Amino acid sequence: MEALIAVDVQNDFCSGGALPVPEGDAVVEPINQLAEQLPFVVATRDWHPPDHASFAEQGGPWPVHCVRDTPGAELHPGLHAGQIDAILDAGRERDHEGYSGFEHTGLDRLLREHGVDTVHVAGLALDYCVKATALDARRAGFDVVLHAGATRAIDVHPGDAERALAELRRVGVDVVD
Ligand code: VGL
Ligand code: ZN
Repeated sequence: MEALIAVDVQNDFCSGGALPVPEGDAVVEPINQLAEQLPFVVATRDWHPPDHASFAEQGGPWPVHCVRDTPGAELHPGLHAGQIDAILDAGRERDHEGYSGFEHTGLDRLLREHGVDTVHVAGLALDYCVKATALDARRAGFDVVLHAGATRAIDVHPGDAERALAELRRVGVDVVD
């Protein structure tokens, strides 16, 4: 049984958002196509309290983004909502970064309940939440396929995207276009 995890395809990570990932919107159509082909689709959302520790005003590295229940935290309107079977929210606790979709979300349990053994991962951002989610999926024992063409990176430090892909390959993730 295979599943797609569409990571954090949210307004704030796309053009016009609070923490736009370069070309972030470009993941929407490839993800819709993957969702059409896969029997179980989970979308994760970055879902922070207004005083999340990752925000610059709290001493963290990021501008305020994906504050729970705000338009910036909504899934990109271009995603085909009818194809999404479950939405899980991460980063909900003030003092936890919560990059991984597996962290305090019940994702592992949800996948097992559905008999999933292979997870396909795509979304935003490759060098943060997509990487952390794919690594945790491997740690949890899933076979993992990373769809690089359906991701985009923030690339704060040039080369972060390439380093993320190398790290994923090293732990046995199947990186495909
Ligand atoms: C993410 C930075 C901060 C992500 C979330 O979804 O990759 N990146 N919060
Ligand atoms: Zn965040």
